[in-house]
Amino acid sequence: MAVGSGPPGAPRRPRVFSGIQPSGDVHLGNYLGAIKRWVDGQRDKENYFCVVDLHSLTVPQDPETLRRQTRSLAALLLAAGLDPAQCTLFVQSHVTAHAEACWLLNCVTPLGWLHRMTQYKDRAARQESVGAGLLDYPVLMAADILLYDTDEVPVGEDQQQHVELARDIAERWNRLHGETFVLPTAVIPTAGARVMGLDDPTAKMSKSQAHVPGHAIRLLDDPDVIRRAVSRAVTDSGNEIRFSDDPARAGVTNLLGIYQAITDKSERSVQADFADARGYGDLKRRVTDVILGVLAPIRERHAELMADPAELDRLLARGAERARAVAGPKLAEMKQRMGLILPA
Ligand code: ATP
Ligand code: LTN
Repeated sequence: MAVGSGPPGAPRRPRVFSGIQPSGDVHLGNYLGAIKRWVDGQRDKENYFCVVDLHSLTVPQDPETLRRQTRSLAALLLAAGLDPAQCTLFVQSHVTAHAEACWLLNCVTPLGWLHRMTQYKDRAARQESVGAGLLDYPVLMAADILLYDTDEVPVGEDQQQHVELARDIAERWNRLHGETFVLPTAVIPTAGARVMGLDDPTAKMSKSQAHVPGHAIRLLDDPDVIRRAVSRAVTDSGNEIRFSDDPARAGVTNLLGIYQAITDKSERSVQADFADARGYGDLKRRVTDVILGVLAPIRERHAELMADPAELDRLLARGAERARAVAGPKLAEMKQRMGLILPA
């Protein structure tokens, strides 16, 4: 049976779409907030997962590095457990419908909606010169999502506003040009939605800061580097090991949140696990153990996949072909509704 199509006559399975940028090093926040959810939820749904290389171009990239990281990220997603028999994994720029649909959606998106995006405001404030691509970023993301009649978009909390914008754009288009798009919903995990930096538990763990020693745990980091980063994680001067809303105790809460997201336990049972722990040193050792337990096999499998780049490229080519089969007809419908003539 082809991926995506259920048995004849069966009700349509929920469609899932999500993306991740190949810029920067993938970290534990990306894994717990997004990738692990994609892997855990891939059965029983129709899944599209995309390495969004076009989104990465919104900030300057070194071409060679971007090419290397695009393949490495695809391998990492497979190593983390995405199964090509259950999902379509592809590179965004291989399916040209995304960039074309973005243009058509641009023409129905009010500029004010884009200026309101908090990620844009944060980034624009930090940069001297701001490219049009940075402002347009969420419209390309809306194109990604809407081309696949997506029902669910599993992302970390930071992307919720962008998914809501995609929904607003879809509603506006449907009103202007007739029912074309399914309205998507963001699916945010309860644990791991916002993993914070180990060096500053009040700021989210971020790819763009992943190179800063002690900030992030990168999925491909050496076990020793990970041990050191966790052992130096910022905590507080107390010794109580429990979840707390107190910003002064954010470091301990973050470590517990990481433990909880990896083990899939409730807050109460996480706290019970630490009832016999002696101080933060013990907490950090046990959190390190669960992190290494989940990352070691991923690292190993990633190395195997990277050893055969031709096979990886073949797999991505198959993914792009399957994605085109869905995105192509949707783009044609968009063009037709807007009054473009299709080539004979
Ligand atoms: P940057 O922080 O530099 O913008 P990023 O780390 O957010 O990059 P993306 O490729 O933009 O990386 O995100 C991929 C996925 O990981 C998204 O679904 C995003 O919501 C999720 N994610 C990113 N950071 C975190 C985090 N700290 N905690 C939980 N989820 C996260
Ligand atoms: N903007 C997202 C990546 C992304 C995405 C998407 C996520 C691009 N297109 C479509 C979900 C659905 C990010 O930076 N995390």
